[in-house]
Amino acid sequence: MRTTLGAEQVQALTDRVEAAQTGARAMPKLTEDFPGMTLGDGYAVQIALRDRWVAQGRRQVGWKAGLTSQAKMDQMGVRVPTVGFLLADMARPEGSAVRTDDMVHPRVELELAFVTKADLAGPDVTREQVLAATDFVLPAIEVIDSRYTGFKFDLQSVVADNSSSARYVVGGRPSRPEDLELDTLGVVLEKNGEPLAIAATAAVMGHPADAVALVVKVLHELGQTLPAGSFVMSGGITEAFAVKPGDVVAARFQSLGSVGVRFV
Ligand code: OOG
Ligand code: MG
Repeated sequence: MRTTLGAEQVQALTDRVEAAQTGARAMPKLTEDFPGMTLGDGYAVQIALRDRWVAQGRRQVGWKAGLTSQAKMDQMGVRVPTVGFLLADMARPEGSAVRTDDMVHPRVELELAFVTKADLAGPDVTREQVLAATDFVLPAIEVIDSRYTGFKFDLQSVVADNSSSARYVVGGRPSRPEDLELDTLGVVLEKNGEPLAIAATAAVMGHPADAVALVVKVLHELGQTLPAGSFVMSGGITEAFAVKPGDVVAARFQSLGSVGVRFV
């Protein structure tokens, strides 16, 4: 990927993103100060943040795809799917109370999560190769939190902000991909007992395994691979919904069960 920022600028922007994430403070888009920033520069900042945190002892469990459904692209006005890294300490237990005071303006998404059992690498991994490398799938709720003012961003800025990653919750029943049609599962997202959105998993790129293939392709462009044992979230199936203290959210997946969480 083409980059334009020097190492010092990448470190300075990584400091800025880290401060906004750890302090739960909104910041202006990075492109306001660096209008020539490229997608490659955004990933350089994201990977620098990942490397910094892993060096501090935080553990990476996998990756996520973002902006992989029409609903999400329409909502955010960004039409290029992105990836972000996931750390073990971003996970929250199913049914637990998730704090909101350490986030800027959290939103929930419902997603199909994959756990892999074989390495995946290269620019053109297929849906079939992803499915063969999948150990099991799980229902997940992702809590995203853009660190940009008004939850408004462009492609370069959101990538530098780790694709808005904040928290995630998995639940339901782990299922083998060969036992299911992963693209025709109905899903319902409920908040406080009311259905907010109803959709099917094909909303994610036609088949959520294609989003995992996309993650592998982007990782290839960044000189990285997806090792066996990775946890991968395939992207919000519907638009994302804002949550506040007191809200209870459930994601119900046909055949896979439900996952729920509440916010305090
Ligand atoms: C970017 C992250 C998108 C998804 O599942 O589409 C994402 C954002 O919308 O803030 O996680
Ligand atoms: Mg997501």
